[in-house]
Amino acid sequence: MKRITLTQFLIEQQRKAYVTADLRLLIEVVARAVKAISCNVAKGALAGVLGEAGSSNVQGEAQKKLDVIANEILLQANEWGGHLAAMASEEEEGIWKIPSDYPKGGYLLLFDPLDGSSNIDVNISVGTIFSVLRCPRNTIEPNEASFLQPGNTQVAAGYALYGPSTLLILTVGNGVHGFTLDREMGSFIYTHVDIRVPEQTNEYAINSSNARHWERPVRRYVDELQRGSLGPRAKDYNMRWVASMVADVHRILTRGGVFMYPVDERNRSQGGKLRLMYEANPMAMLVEQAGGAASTGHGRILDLQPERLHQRVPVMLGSRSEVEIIEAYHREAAASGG
Ligand code: AHM
Ligand code: MG
Repeated sequence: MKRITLTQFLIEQQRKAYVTADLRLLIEVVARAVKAISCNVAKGALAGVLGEAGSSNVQGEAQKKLDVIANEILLQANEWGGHLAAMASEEEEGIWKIPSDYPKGGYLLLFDPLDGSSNIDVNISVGTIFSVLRCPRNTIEPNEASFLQPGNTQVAAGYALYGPSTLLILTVGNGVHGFTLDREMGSFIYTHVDIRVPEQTNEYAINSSNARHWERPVRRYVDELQRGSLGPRAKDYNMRWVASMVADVHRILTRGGVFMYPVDERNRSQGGKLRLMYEANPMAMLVEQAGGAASTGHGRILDLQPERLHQRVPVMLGSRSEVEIIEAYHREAAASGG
């Protein structure tokens, strides 16, 4: 079988005008950083990368050693190539400016370097999530405001899943495509062509230990699924929760279903748990490009106007018809006063 590499795939996307030469290079550099992160994740205890870093990030979360390593790999790989105006990371409070000795380009890169980091020490899948925006025209020195663009302006989004194999899942606005890392060759090979979210599903993903904190529409929706063949859905469902959004979303892209991290009593003051700009937006673009839907429960995630770099949002994404039911339950709850 003819093997198509990520490089060849991207050159063909460039010929069809889905990516510019600069965006193609940017994605190649992200892919190179992902390979380096994958090596570190795979070595685990042998490389001494497990455990706490002894520091915390801007969100007040304890950083794992691999959070710090993955963040440094991405920042260093991307700062010198000349295609970026600035970067932003879950692990950095402010934006990351391109050092003055390197040329600047027209794109902004945002990432969660190591998502699902509570899984690192137990050897369960983790990932990297990234989003690419255009730097607003005539920007001389990008600042935080340059990044505050709705997700519907993303020019590319993707994630790497460090599982039994390392996968890179990518959209440049022309469907969703997946590449598997061939470790011997050191290249990503095109293995998942035009991924579509299956519409029929019997799976859902939510951290049920938070059930007592959920709002009424989420409780109603999950309760109906849990009543299975005896309830209004007249069918039995399975629940899956990896606690790594990348792994959970990848399962949804493969087998359908719905992923929810709702706003609840504990995270209400922060707006939710997951971050809009480098978790929810890129995943929403991927899911929509694969024919699914992504909502806060009240509307499309990609239409939100961000107010802060590290803003959090409720996230409900996956098979379109399921997301529509969840939105309908939110509308009905709002109409009846909560
Ligand atoms: P992180 O970016 O700090 O790793 O947090 C995000 C992760 C998601 O990957 C996952 O869906 C969620 O947090 C799990 O949360 P919980 O531990 O509350 O189930
Ligand atoms: Mg994360």
